[in-house]
Amino acid sequence: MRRAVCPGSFDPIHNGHLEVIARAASLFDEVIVAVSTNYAKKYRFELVDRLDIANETLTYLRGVSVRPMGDGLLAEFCREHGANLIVKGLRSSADFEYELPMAAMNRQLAGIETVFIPAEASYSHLSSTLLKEVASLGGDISPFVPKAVLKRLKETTP
Ligand code: COD
Repeated sequence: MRRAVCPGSFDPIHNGHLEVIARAASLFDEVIVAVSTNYAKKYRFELVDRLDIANETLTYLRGVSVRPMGDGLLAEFCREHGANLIVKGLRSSADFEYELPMAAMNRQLAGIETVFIPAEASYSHLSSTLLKEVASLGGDISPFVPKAVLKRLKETTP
C-alpha cells in the first residue's frame, strides 16, 4: 500500500494544487491532503473553510482524503498516518531550492521520501498569495480556483 501525503496551507486551494493532487492520486493507492496551520501566521481563510473547500472539491477523486495537520512536524504527521511518501508540486527552480533541504530533512527524520511533480505549464504561475492579491484588488480569479473558493470569498468579503 503506497500512501502519500500532499501537504500545504491551501489558503486557498487552486487549480495548480488540484492538478498535482489528481496526479498523485493516479500514482499512489491513497493520498492524504494535509491542511496545515501555522499559528503564528495569518490566513485569509479559516482552517474549517480550507478543509471544507478541499473536501468539497476533491470528493470526485478516489483514494483522496483531507485532514488537518496542525503546526507540528510534517514527518510526524506522516508517521502518525502510516504514510511514507510526501508529494510536492514544483513550479520553478526557486521551489526546488526551497523544497530540497526539507526533502532531505524529512528523509533523515523519518525515512520519508519526497516525490516532486512538475506543475502543469498552464498553472505554473499560480500561487495562493498571488490569487489573494488579484482577488483583493477586484480581479477575476474564477479561471484559477474551484467554485467553492469563489463562494467562500464572496461570503467572507466585507
Ligand atoms: N502548481 C503545482 N504545485 C503548486 C502550485 C502550482 N501552481 N502552487 C503551489 N504548489 C505546491 C507547492 O509547491 C507545495 O508543494 C504545495 O503545492 C502546497 O502549496 P501551499 O502554498 O499551500 O503550501 P505552503 O508552502 O504554505 O505549505 C508549506 C508546508 C505546510 C508544506 C510546509 O511548511 C511544511 O512542510 N510544514 C510542516 C512543518 C515542518 O515539518 N517543518 C520542517 C520541514 S523539514
